[in-house]
Amino acid sequence: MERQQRLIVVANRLPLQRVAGEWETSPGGLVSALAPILREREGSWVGWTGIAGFAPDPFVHDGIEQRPVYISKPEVEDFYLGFCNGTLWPLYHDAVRTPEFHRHWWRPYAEVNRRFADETASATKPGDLVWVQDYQLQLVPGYLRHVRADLTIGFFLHIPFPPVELFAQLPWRRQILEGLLGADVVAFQTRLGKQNFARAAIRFAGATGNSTRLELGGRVIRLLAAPISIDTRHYEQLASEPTVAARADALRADLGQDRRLILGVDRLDYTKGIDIRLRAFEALLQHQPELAPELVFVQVAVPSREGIGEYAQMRADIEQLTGRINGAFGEPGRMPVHYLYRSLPSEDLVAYYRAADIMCVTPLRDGMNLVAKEYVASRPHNSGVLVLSEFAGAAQELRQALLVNPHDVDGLAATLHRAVKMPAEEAAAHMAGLRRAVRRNDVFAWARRCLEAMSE
Ligand code: ADQ
Repeated sequence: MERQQRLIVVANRLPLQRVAGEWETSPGGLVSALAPILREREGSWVGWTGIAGFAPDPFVHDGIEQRPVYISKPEVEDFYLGFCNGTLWPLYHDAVRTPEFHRHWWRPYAEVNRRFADETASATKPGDLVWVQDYQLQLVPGYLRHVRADLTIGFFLHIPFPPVELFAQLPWRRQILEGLLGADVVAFQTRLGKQNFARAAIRFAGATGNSTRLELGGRVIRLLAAPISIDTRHYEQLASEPTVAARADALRADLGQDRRLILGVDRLDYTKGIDIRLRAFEALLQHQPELAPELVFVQVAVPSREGIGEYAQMRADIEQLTGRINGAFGEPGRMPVHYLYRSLPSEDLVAYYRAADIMCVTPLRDGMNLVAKEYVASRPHNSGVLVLSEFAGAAQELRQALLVNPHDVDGLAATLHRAVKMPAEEAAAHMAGLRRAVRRNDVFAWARRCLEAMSE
């Protein structure tokens, strides 16, 4: 039998975090899907430790070789906070915030990408399969192809690829495209991402072909749409644990047994539409004040990219909005909005999912959105209503959600009202369909699909 290709995963972060001076495996679907494959294929993971200026020699953790890449403190500023999160992140999310273009951010982006490519080249043996992840590393496939023509290279973009009219603004658009086109397979969350990329590659990089197959310099580059997912079984099992059920019951009791619980869970990011969602809830209470005692909105926001001004502003706006709604509609001991600005252990998160009657996922643009899928997997009795932005990649699979335009405050308020009033049988029929969708495509199926496409 032919030996399987070794697999090298290249991602901005190693699948580890440093806790009290020791390495621990980071939680998350991507890591749980790839770890067994990497162990089986004697693979390595190339990435940053998350600590500026700290890159120990390669070491083995949990059966997987870890290859740290050095990133200095100024590079964290210019490469990570700057070009990745001040230029690419807003540009790729429909420019919902104005992207900043600075040459002094671009140069460190290129340099750090080259360092990742060099580390990857030394981690690989002839003929290995290299799988590069996400927008921080778009130049890696091109650099790597240049020095190691023997490798098979795949790339997966976790965020949207923007429409060509927006991508055209990027002063380094040709270099980014050439970087990505160094891969054999470039994969996206949705068909739209794939189409946008193909158009840009044809227009700005001289590629020929269509949205499934491009050619450049005598090479073929295949494009794939593969929606990422979650470890569905893990969420189903966790949601059914007696301790999690008890925690969910306690939350309901604390928040008011007789009230319907509307939940939002996001990284605190301006793409997630948290402010508009709160405004829609406010509009609902203004139109129908009699609902105020019956409803409670819990927003859980994980701190994120706090070093960037836009994020601090966003946080201040949300806190002000929360205060305004509670000031107008609250009663002592009965506030309509509860706002938690912190990360939660996964048992607590799933207890919230289990407790929530309505889940509100309303990003202005999102590559996929795993929270929507996690909620669905955490509904053991098929109850609950998912309100989902049509601009989340997840909306392509979760067709039985209540789909909304997240920019439309009144439309969103009306949809929230519909969710509150939805008869239990109708909600259960929708939820059963949603649960089938997240069972059909879990993160393991996603990884298999991508790896098969790269091995063809
Ligand atoms: P994110 O933008 O981070 O991911 P998302 O897909 O929703 O967005 O994943 C967030 C993760 O953080 C979820 O697994 C969720 O459980 C967790 N989380 C959120 N709030 C939390 C809290 N308070 N405490 C603990 N955990 C919390 C990017 C893209 C997405 C894409 C993913 C994967 O922007 O579109 O779905 O990558 O490809």
